[in-house]
Amino acid sequence: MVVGALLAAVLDAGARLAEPGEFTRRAYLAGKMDLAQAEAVADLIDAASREAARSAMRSLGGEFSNAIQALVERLTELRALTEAMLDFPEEDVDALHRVDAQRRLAGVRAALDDVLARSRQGSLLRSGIHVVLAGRPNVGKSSLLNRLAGEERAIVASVPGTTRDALRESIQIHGIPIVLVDTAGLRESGDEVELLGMARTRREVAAADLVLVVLAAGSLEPPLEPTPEGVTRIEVINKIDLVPALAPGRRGDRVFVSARTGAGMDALREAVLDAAGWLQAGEDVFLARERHLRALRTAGARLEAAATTIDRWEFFAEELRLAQEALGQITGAVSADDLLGEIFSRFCIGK
Ligand SMILES: Nc1nc2c(ncn2[C@@H]2O[C@H](COP(=O)(O)OP(=O)(O)O)[C@@H](O)[C@H]2O)c(=O)[nH]1
Ligand SMILES: [Mg+2]
Repeated sequence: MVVGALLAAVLDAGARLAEPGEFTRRAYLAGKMDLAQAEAVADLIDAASREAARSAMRSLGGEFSNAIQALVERLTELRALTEAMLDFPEEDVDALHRVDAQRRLAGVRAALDDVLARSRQGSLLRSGIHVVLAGRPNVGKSSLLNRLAGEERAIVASVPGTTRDALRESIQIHGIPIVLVDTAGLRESGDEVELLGMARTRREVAAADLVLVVLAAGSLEPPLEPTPEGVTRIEVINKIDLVPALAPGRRGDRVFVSARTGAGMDALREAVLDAAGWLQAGEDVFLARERHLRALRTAGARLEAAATTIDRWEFFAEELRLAQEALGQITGAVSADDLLGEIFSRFCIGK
């Protein structure tokens, strides 16, 4: 009440409430931070895991921006060389410069690939990995969810068709956020509610980053429906406690586990991270947004095109310019002046 009254008095006296993100926006407009850093402020606030928070802190400190800036600088140098050749074609610089340009371009491309790989890793930290448990009824999907979540979240029963609605559970594996989805088992029969649940299962599977196709050891009845094309999957053989000959662990793209005893669960966790593309690079990932990934991919495509135009310098220069422009979108900067300054500082054009 006191705080409310105070706020009302201050507003009456002419103050106004700050808009969302206003302070960060001002910092950006005042040149105190670039766009990627401003985004990192929001990412830090939204971080869903310790890893994500750490990565956001590093971006806020400028680590991501610096990596982009380093790429931009290398591109600027290469552009400066190329522009000089275009301006003075009569000077005998081409043979030497072709080799030099090729070498520099290869260097920039490798560096860009590295930033892209680290950004892709980081984007997993941002959005979380969508993992869907699918399979026939009674194979132990809900039991696996409870095991992975470390709590009794889903109802487990020996009656097939217990799970009727998709159940979502946010967990972490080694600090990586995972959204785990338990689904209604697919089978031929079932009442109306269960059929609706199965329709939901199909939608979840289609939208998954990774599907855990659960089978029960002993029966190994294949799943009723194949996973759709393009969806990454792991086969999880559950209930190995019922078949003494089966050891827990990972063999090929199959993981043998027992939700009842917990055997093989660590192997399953590792398999999930591997299949989702997590390389355990650990510290050095960038908490990239989709916008950043798109810009990096565009820059990569431009550099690839540049490599094929290395003898047609006008085209080469244009591809480099476009690549640089794409990177500039990440930090919110890139002006023609950068390039001019670079040219004049490196070449005694006026003599
Ligand atoms: N022996 C054994 N039984 C299990 C295991 N996992 C689940 N079950 C049992 O299998 C039945 C179905 O489990 P549930 O998780 O509901 O399967 P769902 O229908 O696929 O979700 C229950 O009676 C569980 O107790 C396991 O690893 N070993
Ligand atoms: Mg279930």
